[in-house]
Amino acid sequence: MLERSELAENALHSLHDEDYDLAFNTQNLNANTMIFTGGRKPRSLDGDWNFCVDLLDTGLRQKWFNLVPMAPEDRTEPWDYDPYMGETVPVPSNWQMLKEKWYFFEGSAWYTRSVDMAPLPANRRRFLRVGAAQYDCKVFVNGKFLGNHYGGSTPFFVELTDDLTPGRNWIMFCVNNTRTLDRVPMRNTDWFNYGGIYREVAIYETPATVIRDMFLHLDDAGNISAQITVDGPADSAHVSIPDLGINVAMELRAGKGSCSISAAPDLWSPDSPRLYDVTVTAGPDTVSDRIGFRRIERRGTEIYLNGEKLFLRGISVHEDDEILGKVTNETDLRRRFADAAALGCNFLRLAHYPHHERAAQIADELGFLLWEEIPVYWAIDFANPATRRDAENQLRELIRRDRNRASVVIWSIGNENPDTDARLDFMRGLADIARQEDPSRLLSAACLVNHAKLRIQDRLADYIDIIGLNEYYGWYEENFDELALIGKNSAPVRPVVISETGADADISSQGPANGLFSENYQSDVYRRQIDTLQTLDYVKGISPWILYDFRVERRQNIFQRGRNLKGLIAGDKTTRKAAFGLLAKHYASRTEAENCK
Ligand code: GCB
Repeated sequence: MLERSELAENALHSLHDEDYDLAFNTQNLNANTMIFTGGRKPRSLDGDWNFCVDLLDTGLRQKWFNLVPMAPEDRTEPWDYDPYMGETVPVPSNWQMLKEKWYFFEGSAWYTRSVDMAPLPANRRRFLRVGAAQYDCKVFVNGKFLGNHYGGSTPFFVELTDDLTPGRNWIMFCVNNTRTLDRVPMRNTDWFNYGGIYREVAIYETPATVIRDMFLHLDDAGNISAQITVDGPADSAHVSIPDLGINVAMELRAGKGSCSISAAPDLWSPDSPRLYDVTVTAGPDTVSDRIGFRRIERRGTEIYLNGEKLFLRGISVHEDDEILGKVTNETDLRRRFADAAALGCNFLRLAHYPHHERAAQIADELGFLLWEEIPVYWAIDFANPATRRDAENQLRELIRRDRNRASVVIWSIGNENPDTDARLDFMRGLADIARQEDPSRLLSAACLVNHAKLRIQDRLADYIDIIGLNEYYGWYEENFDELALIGKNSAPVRPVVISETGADADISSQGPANGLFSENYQSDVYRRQIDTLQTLDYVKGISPWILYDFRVERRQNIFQRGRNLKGLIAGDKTTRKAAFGLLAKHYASRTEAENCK
């Protein structure tokens, strides 16, 4: 008989071990391990990775990451999986989009690839960045567990300085998209539970001193406030903005520095999306970005951009594609903004989770205002400290990723959550964190209406700047008069943005001509919504639901067939429904009226 290894012994014991994953749920890859990547050169690890789905978590139980690459004929025991050969999938991708048999797969999946490295020069470091992995990702390098990240839509980093060796290395990810009670979102959503590594993966090499974070914004006094975080020896950091003649030094204490720079930049706005090249240097490390400066404020029920009253002509959008799933690319993103422009929008709600970071970079360049959001959606285990820690981390990661984007004017911390004490406490915590991380933006959340008393009533409204309101009069709620009544009965002291409204329309050959799910009906709902909302003077924006039809498990009637059909454009992202034209007309007349003022 062949002599069995320790791994084989472990494989036997692990059959009965239900705590097999505890050691790996460390969540040690989080907002604190991020580095700033602007201006750095990535070495892409996109492309084919070995792949296998693992419903029973056999890989974690048996420790597949400890298997040493070996030809099958040399092995002394049967392996249940060989991470080093076999089927491959492209990264980025969602496994649901690759094979029909994986369409509803929920569980763990393994990604493995080799990477050949040159020796690392002295005083250099290496970091791995994963753009997004849905939802829980465990990272192994050359058999060693390096960390775990929770949260399906924010990037995470793991330092590899001491773990990559010259020559061939193996990187493995175990990615799990199981919906559980403690996650954010929890088990029930109205979007598809895509799984996998669906944004870019790359290695960055840096000096020993690394700029982890930089944040520049216009402060209340009109100065540029700069905040830098450095990891490694450096006494000072330098900020340079050549087009403003700025080149200033700031002292670093315990790796942190901040300064206020007097400046008069051309202000960024949708009409004039001016961006400045910014470079930050600390010791041997340099990063850069293109940053716009602008001021967004709330006074009473008004929103002001650079001191001027603002109405948000918006549309909501998911990250979803018939073919690619949740993977996006430059063409897809640019088409999205082109469609929003054709609609006459100055604003997009990026629902219901952080979208790809390119979205905000393109919005900066094209001049769109954005609402960005974390998936604190519907039921969440608000009383669970682990859930709270996860949500707080997702919020910090989103803010740190995008807080240099002038286009982002609103952080949204939740969507349609029940007004309980636990939720209020949880959300207040999130609001505090958002303000701590970023004093230069407004906070919102999609709040609730009291349907008995017919008025906007949500205790969370006191802790945010803009009351987001999702209302479906004409669709889930039949009586339009009630919307007008809610309008009359409510006297919010903050601006209200109608963060959702709409109706499904099936424009395929199977779609009905009239009534629910018809294009006519959807148009009717839009007509009546527009008429009613126009009369509410505290409504300072709308972002109807939604730009494109999108995939979702819970919609299975004969028209929807696994899709939410509230798009103004069909799932092909090309065919416009009649309501698109209606909303475009409304936005055009609003813009004209504003221009005549
Ligand atoms: C909502 C949710 C959104 C859904 C939408 C709908 O209120 O916020 O995620 O997709 O309604 O279509 O029902």
